[in-house]
Amino acid sequence: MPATPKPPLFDLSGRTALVTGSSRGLGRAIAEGLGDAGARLVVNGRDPDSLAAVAAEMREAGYDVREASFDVAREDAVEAAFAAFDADMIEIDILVNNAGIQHRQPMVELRLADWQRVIDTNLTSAFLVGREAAKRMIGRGYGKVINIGSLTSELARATVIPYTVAKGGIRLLTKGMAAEWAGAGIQANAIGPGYMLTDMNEALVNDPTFDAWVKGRTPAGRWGAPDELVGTAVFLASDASNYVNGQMIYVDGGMLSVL
Ligand code: GCO
Repeated sequence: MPATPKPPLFDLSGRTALVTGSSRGLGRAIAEGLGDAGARLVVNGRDPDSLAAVAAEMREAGYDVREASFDVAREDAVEAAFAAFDADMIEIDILVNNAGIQHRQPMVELRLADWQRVIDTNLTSAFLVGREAAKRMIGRGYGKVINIGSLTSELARATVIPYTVAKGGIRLLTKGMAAEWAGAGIQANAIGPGYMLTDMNEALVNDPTFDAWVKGRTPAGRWGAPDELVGTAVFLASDASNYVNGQMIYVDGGMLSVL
C-alpha cells in the first residue's frame, strides 16, 4: 500500500448521478448500482406519482435520492429541469441516458407518430439531456455521460426498426459527444445491453419460441439480469474510465460475438 493511497478507483462518493427512465428496469438497477458506489442519485420518470414511490423505496433502502419528474423527449421540460437543478445548486456529474420505449410492428404498418415517438424518446432525449448536462459539465471540466444502447445499435431485428434506428443513433451520438466534449474533461461512452429480463421484454420472455431463440443465440445460454449492467456503469461513471471515450461496451452474454 503506497504511503499516500489514491482514492478508490471506482468510488463515486461526492458525485451526483442523473439516470433518466430510472423508475424501473435497467434504469433503476443502474441508479441503485451507482448509489451503492457512493453517488447521490437523481431519479427520473414521466409519471410523478410512480417516481415518487420508487424514490421513497430507494430512500428507505438508504440511498441519497431526489426525484426529477420530466419528459426527457420535450426540450422545454428538459431545460426547465436543469434550471431547477441550477436553482437548487445540484450539479450533475454523471448522466445516464437510459430512458427508452419499445414499439414492435412491421415497418409497412407503422404510423409516423409511432416512429417519431420512439425516435424522440430513445434518441432525441439523449441529445436534449446530454446537451443541458454538458453545458454545465464543460464549465466544471468534468463529467461522465453514459448512453444506453442495445444489440440493435449494431444489428437490426425485424419489427423493431424505429428502436433499432434510435439505438444505432445512440452509438454514433456517443462518438459525437466524445468528439466535441472529451477536450473539456468529459468522457462519453455507451453500454449495449443484450436481451435482459425487464418488463419491456416481458412478452418476449413469455414467448417460448423467442425465449428459446435468445438462449440458443447467446453463448451464455440465458437472458441477462438488469443488475449485470452495474459493473460496467460504475466503471464508466468512475475515475477508472478517465481515458475511455466514445466506446460502446456490450453486456450481452456474448450474443454479438458469435454467428
Ligand atoms: C426486442 C427487444 C430488444 C432488447 C434489447 C436488445 O424487441 O428485440 O426489446 O430491443 O430489449 O434492445 O439489446
